[in-house]
Amino acid sequence: MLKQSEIDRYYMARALKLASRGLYTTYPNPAVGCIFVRQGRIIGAGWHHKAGQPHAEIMAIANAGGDVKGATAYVTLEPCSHFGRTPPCALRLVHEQVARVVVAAGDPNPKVSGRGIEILRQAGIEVTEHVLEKEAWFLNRAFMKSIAGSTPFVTLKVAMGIDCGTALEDGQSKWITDERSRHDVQKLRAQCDAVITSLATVIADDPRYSVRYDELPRSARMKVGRHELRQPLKVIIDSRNLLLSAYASKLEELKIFSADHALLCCASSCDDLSEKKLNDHTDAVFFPKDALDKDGHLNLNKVLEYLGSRQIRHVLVEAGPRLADAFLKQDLVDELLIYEAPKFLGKTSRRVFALESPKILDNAVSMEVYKVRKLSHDLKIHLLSHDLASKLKAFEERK
Ligand code: AOF
Ligand code: ZN
Repeated sequence: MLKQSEIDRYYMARALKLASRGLYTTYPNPAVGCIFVRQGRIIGAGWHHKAGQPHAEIMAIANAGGDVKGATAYVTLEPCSHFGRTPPCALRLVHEQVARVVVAAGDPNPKVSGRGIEILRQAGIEVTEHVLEKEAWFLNRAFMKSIAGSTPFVTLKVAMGIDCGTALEDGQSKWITDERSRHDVQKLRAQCDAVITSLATVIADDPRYSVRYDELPRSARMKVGRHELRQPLKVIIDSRNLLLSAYASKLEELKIFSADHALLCCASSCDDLSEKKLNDHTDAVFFPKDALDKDGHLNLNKVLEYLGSRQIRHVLVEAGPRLADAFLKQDLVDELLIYEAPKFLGKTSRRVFALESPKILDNAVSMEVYKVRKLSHDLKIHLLSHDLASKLKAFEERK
């Protein structure tokens, strides 16, 4: 005989699988799944597809033919309590007379934040919380961080050989990692709202940083249609405003400016932030002088706050060592993904990072290992900031 807690984890794992189907399409909403179980049988299942469309609970009620009376609802996120684009799910669950609701993670949206659970309990519905909370929180980590704060979740991604070279001396870097790794990056980009890079990388490599449907792994193509794919906003850090002066002609030539929306982050000598439309898909934002450090570099936290104000939830940093180092040094990286190929690029190769060495080891920038996986020939090393790792540990300890 299985214990109730094991049964709860089983159905929640299935609800989480359903939730993940929305990962490419629900922005700015989280990806949520819901399953109704009555007398040991799944009677309805659903997931949130797109903002403005019904939430997971409502999809699952419809899938159950409208009758979920007396059932247990497994929901990966606390049911909402507010009128947003759609009415509150918590009230609907009460109205449908469900017997019990099992919730994985709370919804940190200030409009919800515990009120969904409260509505259910006040109506006499039994609520069990924190079932697979860590997994549910991690699935929506970008939503979870950004809805409750002012900055997006930051993923830094790098590709390197086994001796930490990221390009040969002359800049050759195509390709260090194999196709499987590059397709994995496509999947990551397809889930992000913005890619941040530096002017130096854009000039040196002329990257597109776009998502190509045909290069997505099959697992991703099963969850998103060709025409549903979102292209991340391309954010270019140009603290010296070179793309508006010396390199102005490049705005027409560089691939990154050719089709998708791009945002140039520039500096101004004024006290206020200003914005300017450069053409129908490229904008520039001029950060005030207090957003520059003593060397004239843009304060990256200010850039993140600005992106947060534009409802960007998840940014992917794809850049050379200088920008990558700056994000690391300023403690702005939530997770670091390293794609490591089993190749030696040699001692004259360009380093993937070039941080100053600390005087003592205790002061070294450090992170925690989350997962290490072998993709075809390469390793995918997934590291987390200490903050994020301890948050996850706290979820584990609550179990
Ligand atoms: C749920 N179930 O499946 C999702 C929820 O504008 P709306 O009406 O779509 O509401 C968006 C907010 O609802 C979102 O910010 C988050 O707090 C919550 N998402 N809630 O009960 C769902 N996707
Ligand atoms: Zn809802």
